[in-house]
Amino acid sequence: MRLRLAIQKQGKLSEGSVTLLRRCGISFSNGNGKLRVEAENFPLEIFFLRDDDIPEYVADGVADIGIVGENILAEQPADVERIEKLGFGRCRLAIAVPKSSPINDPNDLNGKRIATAYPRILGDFLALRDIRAEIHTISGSVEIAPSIGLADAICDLVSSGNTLFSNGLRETATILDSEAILIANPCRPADCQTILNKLIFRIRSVLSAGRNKYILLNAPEKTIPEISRLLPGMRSPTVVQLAKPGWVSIHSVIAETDFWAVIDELKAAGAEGILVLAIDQMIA
Ligand code: PRT
Ligand code: ZN
Repeated sequence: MRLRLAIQKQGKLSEGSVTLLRRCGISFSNGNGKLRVEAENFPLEIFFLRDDDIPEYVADGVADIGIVGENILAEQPADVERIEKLGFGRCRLAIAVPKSSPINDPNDLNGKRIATAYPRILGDFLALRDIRAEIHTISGSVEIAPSIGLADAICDLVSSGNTLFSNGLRETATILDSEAILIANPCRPADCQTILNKLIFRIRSVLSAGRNKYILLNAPEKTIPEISRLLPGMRSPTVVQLAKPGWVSIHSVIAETDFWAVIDELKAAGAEGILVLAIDQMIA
């Protein structure tokens, strides 16, 4: 029995998907343009597909689980269960207009033409606000639609914003935030679920490691209570005696987002020689 996972063959989600699996300790070869491979050390079979096809393959049970952008799921709803957001492939679906356009707000889109590959999400967005615009569905190179006179605005995925900028466009509204997500067929047999649970456990350890840092510092012994308050860690920090009398080394784990907020307080409390290291896996 192998769990069948569908990932994008080539594109913006492929590298992130492969890297996540490898960081979960799963080895497989993904060369030679293969369509499917069996993992060497985990009961997983990987299918390499076009991203748009993944929700349907999972809903139909051709694959048990898949990795896909939330934008695809929102545009083509399928009977799949959303299991876990994966923290990569982040982008937003945004409305953009030529720099010199008088359109500044979604309400200015009344009576305008908007080119997009996401007619459903855009249609819902406009309907909710009672905005009547003409949607032109095109599948690629949406960003050139205004310059060739096809549309007054576009609705497209944006990550860095470079594509909009180099096409003389500016964003006026975000209509959806998206990232890669793990989805599953809702009726999974029990043995399938057992393997999926193992995979989810590994994925969560990797994601949680990515959000945290390992921190080590030296400090006078008398500062242990104050520094432990600032760095509570998973249970409490580890305190190791230094060779220099009266000094200790304190080790802990801290959320990356909290680190810069406590650094000044740590220094004020007497911490020095602070090292911050990446964590590979974090098992709570
Ligand atoms: O062949 P296949 O159908 O599998 O691939 P595709 O060409 O349809 O999809 P692909 O690889 O472009 O995107 C796959 C998924 O990656 C999307 O469904 C999103 O969930 C996610 N993603 C993340 C993005 C981007 N970031 C992104 N920037 N998808 C597309 N883009 C486009 C964007 O529309 C723009 O045209 O990349 C271009 C560059 O973006 P900037 O803002 O960084 O310049
Ligand atoms: Zn696609």
